[in-house]
Amino acid sequence: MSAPAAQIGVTGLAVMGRNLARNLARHGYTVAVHNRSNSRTESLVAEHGDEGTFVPSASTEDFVASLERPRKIIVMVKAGAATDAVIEELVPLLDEGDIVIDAGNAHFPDTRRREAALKAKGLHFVGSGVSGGEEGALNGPSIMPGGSRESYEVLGPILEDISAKVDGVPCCTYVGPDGAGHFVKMVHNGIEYADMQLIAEAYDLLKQGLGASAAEIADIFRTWNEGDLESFLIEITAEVLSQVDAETGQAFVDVVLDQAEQKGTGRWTVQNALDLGVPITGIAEATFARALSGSVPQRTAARGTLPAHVAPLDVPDREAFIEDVRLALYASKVVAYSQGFDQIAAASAENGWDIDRGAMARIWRGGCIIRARFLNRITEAYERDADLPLLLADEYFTGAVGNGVPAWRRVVAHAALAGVPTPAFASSLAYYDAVRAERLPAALIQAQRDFFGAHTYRRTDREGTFHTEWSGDRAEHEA
Ligand code: NBP
Repeated sequence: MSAPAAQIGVTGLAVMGRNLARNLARHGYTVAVHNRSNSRTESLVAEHGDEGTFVPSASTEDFVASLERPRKIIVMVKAGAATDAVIEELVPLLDEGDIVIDAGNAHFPDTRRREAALKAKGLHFVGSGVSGGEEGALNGPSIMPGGSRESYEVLGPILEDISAKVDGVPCCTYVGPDGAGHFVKMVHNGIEYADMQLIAEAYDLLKQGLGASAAEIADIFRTWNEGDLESFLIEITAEVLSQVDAETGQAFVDVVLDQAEQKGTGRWTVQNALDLGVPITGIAEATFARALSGSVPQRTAARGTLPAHVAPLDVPDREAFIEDVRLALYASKVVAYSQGFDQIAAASAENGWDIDRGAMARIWRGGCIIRARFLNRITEAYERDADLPLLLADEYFTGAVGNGVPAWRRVVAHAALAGVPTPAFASSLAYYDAVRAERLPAALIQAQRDFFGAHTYRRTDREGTFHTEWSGDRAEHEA
């Protein structure tokens, strides 16, 4: 075999790995390529060999041998058992200081486990979030690498090179140790769920309130995409709503079954938020809304059976209603992002990751599904105060959301009266009111807990922890 020639390797050449390998090759890197079934490797080289320099190998041994040291190997296989199988195969062939990058959608506890196991063998393991789907992988994704800082020094320049750029700034930065990269990717996906649900609720309100066609609503979204809401998701919403089904001539959206599926990252985000005790109501409502849409027996039992007592949406001023929905969407979206960033802060503190939230907003500006103009505002907010306890409390967002509060209330109230389900709009407003409340009814809950479980309480007027003898003389004493 000739001297190792490849600067970086990719194993796992399904749609994502193939496109990532092509992206690397197009940027001038010599890329070692390998796949369990050699046919994928052969077809990559046959179809795209002219895009750069590929070094194909049929066996893992040859693949590893074709890489210069320290070896940098991107694993892009199906998340879960396949990732472990590939790592197991690679590890005996590697040398101290080599870097294995899992760029699949791993669950972050798996990444932490793998990182610890490889570290014990003197290897670097980088769990890296990659967002943007197949198009992003080819033309520039948002990349969220974790692992050791040392590995980032070698790997970072390559990943930054192939990532999306916004204003010349790469959508890739070091996230933090062990599972931090995959954690941030998970929250990114959770926010994506919330954003999509909010857009869907806005669409439903416009449809029911205005009696507007999908094509008319597409125009509204197109207009919205020229303002604060400008984002990939708003842009594709207009595209989807404009699409006409070739077979029936109906709006495409009207022939799609109303059951949203999920691959699990939203669920992981919510599960983790429950563990951390962080309220991410926007993401949770979005995840449950998908689950409800797929709850066929329940929906069948309820449809046409449950009394509704609704009043039709009253829309005396079409333009004013559209503006109200836009403001409600923006405000609810800020709440969902604010909550997601709270979750990142909480996990970062718990795991000692030291994640720079402003930098995360920066690398999400391009390449990924939630790319949006307003992420610049989030970066600016964390630049003003890196320890900002609540994104909503930043001066920009206080103003931007505050202006829309009357509209937000009107939209949620009208939707409730008309029986249009807006779980994410409504729960975001409830969160906004709860988090800004002078006093919450949690006082009553704590008192109830003391009543039935002697769980104690603190008082508003003095320090200490107290218990009342509820079943006795109801005297209070210090616990
Ligand atoms: P898939 O998730 O469909 O996985 C297919 C690849 O895994 C093939 O290369 C296959 O090899 C390989 N593989 C399997 Br399955 N079991 C294996 C094993 N035991 N040993 C070795 N290789 C094995 O591919 P994908 O859609 O390209 O996604 C790759 C990763 O990127 C996943 O983790 C995914 O979650 C993540 N991701 C995907 C997207 C997206 O838009 N698709 C976006 C972001 C992240 P074979 O050819 O021999 O069967």
